[in-house]
Amino acid sequence: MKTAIITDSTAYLPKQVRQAHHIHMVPLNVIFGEESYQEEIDINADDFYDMVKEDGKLPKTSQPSIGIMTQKLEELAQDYDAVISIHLSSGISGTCQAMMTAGDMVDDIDVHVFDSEISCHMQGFYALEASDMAERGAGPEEILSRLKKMKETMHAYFMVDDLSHLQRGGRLNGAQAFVGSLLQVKPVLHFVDTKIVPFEKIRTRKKALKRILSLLAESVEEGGEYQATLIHANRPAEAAELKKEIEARHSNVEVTLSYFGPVIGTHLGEGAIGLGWYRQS
Ligand code: MYR
Repeated sequence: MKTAIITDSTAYLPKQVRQAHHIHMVPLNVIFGEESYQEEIDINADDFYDMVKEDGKLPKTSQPSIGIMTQKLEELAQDYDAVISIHLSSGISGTCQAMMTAGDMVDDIDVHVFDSEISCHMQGFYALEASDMAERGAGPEEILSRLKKMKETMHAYFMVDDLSHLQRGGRLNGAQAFVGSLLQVKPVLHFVDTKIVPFEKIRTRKKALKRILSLLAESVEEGGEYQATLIHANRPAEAAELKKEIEARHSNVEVTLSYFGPVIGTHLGEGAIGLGWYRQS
């Protein structure tokens, strides 16, 4: 049984990483006015943040087209028996549903859609693990069971500079408590049951970042080895500093630096920072 791994662009796995691990990618789109760009193909994170500043226009996003998905599945059906397709949370995008529809439309390949219930490099962690297992000859059931196990220890918390992006895109749930004070708070956010909800209401960026680091500490001080990822929206220096701080404090945590690319950056805005982790062993 040969199993291929697909993820979507919001895992923000660099091309050379995808190639080294044989991970296939379907892109989501970011739309400026009449112009639609496939992220990680036509537009990268640096260009995106420049365009937002220069244009002053507010972009929109869309899930990959069914056509792109069926094309990818037909291509993979030539060489593989099955596909595990790992996507951003079904509570924030229709991508999982679209891949299920595409899977029904293509014969000769068995398509399993895995809802990461999260996004960004945490989704990438699932894709990397799945591809390593597939390379070693594991079949879909074994891989899916490992991904479900990983989910039990997967955590992510993040903060944004300006909540209005999330609110405008309709991706913020349970934030009634913030109405009227949207611009004054820097809440720590997280995912619950596939959706983004506030975790704690915090007033300053510094305190929100400190709180996120303390949540990591609570988790990793239980023991074990952890993979973590520090994700930023055009704040590379700040993210690198935080990575150093985590590594100095926790010898059992390996930290990867990652970024919020165009699609997720549209909904979080520049300046967002996230931290995700899971227990590896
Ligand atoms: C679409 O148009 O289908 C894509 C919608 C993407 C919504 C993104 C919402 C923000 C996700 C934040 C993830 C933070 C992880 C630390």
